[in-house]
Amino acid sequence: PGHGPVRASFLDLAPREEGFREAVLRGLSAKPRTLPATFFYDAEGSRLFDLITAQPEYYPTRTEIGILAESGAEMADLLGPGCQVIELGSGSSVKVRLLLDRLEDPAGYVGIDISRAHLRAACDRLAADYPELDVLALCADCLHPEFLAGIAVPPPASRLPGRRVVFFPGSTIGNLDPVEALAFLSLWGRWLRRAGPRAADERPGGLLVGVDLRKDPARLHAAYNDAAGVTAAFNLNLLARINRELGGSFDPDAFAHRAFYDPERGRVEMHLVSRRDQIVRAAGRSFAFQAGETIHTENSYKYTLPGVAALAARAGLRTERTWTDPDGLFALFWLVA
Ligand code: AVJ
Repeated sequence: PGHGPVRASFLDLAPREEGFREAVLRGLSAKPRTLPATFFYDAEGSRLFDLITAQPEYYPTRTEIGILAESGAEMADLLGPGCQVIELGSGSSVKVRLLLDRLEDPAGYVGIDISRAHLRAACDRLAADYPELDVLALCADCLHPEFLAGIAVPPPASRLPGRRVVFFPGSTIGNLDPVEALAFLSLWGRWLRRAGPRAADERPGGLLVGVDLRKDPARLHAAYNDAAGVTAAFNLNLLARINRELGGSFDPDAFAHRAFYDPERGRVEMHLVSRRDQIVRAAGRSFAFQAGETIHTENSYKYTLPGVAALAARAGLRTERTWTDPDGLFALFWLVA
């Protein structure tokens, strides 16, 4: 009562533009050419992704929200009072409200996202709506190898008491290949154990991870090829970002969005296909594309329930509970360190 506007505190660890420049030069010089999916999320990319989640074919977001609404109270009982929630890839921090509203006296919230402005606005809104909650916005690439190596693992988690819950929704873990996913879960498991219980009765921390499940390939195909073309715009925006930030000369009309499910690898791949032979400049270099050549822009791995439990076990995490929607499209796992 009486204090000024409540704002989230802010910590900026995100790789600066040179991170983007070097990733683009490295990725476009590789064969096959590739670009890291984290670079989708400039302001326009974040706006387009939010629009994707509203498309009828893109079931993951609304399905995960349904699970949180349906089972959030049970999750809150399991997690216990006074938790500190650390959300990876926090975006607009809408989903986490379903959890915060059900948790008993959550101690704090750290939102971690690569999209700086989007992150700060979302965390300021959260701080205003939850004045009792200590809110920190941390701009970082939670999938970046450095972050994975634990160099940039956030100090703030040691700031507050309470059981740590690393909330990693959206199946963003699917952007990692199986080796990276194992490293990621192992890192966070070690961090949770190292951060350790500070009070005698404090239970070990864990990860609440959202994972998209394997299903009818037609359903998966549609989710990445929505009729309205928003996913295509999201994919192509990466070229527009290179033009904006790295002086690129990409003609977005000269590349086509392509997304398909590879059942062998259990992943949806997104590519940008060169429609013709062309030479493009980016970051001071020239890149020659042949017609039909692609830039691989994203993988979205899909898992089975036992597949996640096996991956978690190899990462030293115990699968204490799993929640799925009635159609078995998506699942949330509570993995205890
Ligand atoms: C935010 C990475 C989970 O892989 O489904 C949506 C991103 N890409 N449509 C996903 C995405 C194309 C999304 N993740």
